[in-house]
Amino acid sequence: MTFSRRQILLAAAAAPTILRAQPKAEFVLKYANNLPLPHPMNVRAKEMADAIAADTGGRVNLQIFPSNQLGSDTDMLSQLRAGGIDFFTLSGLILSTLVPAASITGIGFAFSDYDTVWKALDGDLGAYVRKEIGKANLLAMDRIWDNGFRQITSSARPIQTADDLKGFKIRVPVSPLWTSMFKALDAAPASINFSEVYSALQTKIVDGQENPLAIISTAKLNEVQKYCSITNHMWDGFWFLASRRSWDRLPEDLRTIVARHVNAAGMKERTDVAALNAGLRKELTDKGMIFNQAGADSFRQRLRQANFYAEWKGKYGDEAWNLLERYSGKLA
Ligand code: X2X
Repeated sequence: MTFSRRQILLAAAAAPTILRAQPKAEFVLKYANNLPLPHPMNVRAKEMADAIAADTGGRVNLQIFPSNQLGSDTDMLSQLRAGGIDFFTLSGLILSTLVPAASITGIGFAFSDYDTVWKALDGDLGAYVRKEIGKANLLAMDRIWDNGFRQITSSARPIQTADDLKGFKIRVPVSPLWTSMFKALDAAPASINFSEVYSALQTKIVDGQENPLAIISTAKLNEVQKYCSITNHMWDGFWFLASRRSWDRLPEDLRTIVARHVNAAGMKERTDVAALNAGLRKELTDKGMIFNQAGADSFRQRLRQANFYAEWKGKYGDEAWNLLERYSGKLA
């Protein structure tokens, strides 16, 4: 008898995680994500799960399923909506397939630094997106977790200016905004879930991808990519999402404890990721990657010429766009 990969994954998900087995827990909650175990997201999530167990006297057992164990982002979003998983961290850009407004924080070159990012996301822009997420029967915790500013890697050539992206086969996450942006830059984007990125690069289905250094490093993408161009072309974060049904099932006192620890862990994860992203250039250079610093001007100009900003302003509408421009300055 043989089992498919999917059947094995489903069986693994159903089986209690040995180390976390707490038979007395009243609420067993599944939290799934797409990142490798060493990424700060999973390090802080583990601490958070321990703190939640301690503070609820073992009543809540939060089980973590990292690294796409439960499927691709697209699969996990469906499982979250169907109640198969209770919590899921997802990029707002991918969430936009369900909640269109959620991709607005990923508009190219909108944020110049982390200070501005957190002011916007912990302020009214974040509140706007969370409200939109709420309409889709999901709950976004107050503090978005960091993914980081994204950089372009390639096996073929360094990306110095927008001209270097012409016809460049680049993997992008499954999200209309990502595809639109790289099309506007004249590249040839392919939508691929993160679970398939390493092998897509290895087998040269695509020549490049873009991600923050913390992911390039923890997912070992440097093993299959030679060049890393510091473009900071967009910022990305992970909304910590709860299924509305799972959340409403928790008594209020437990909800308060869980929310407090999730948000606190998110704040720590932000600090970790920023530190990692700042320090990894040297480490990845030592491992053989070749870095270049790309100026933003040619990319911005190309996006404006292609009507990228005007087009997306039209999709999001004036209310959302004005909120974004409060932090980004005038884009369109
Ligand atoms: O899929 C990606 O590239 C990642 C890991 O950065 C996201 O989750 C958006």
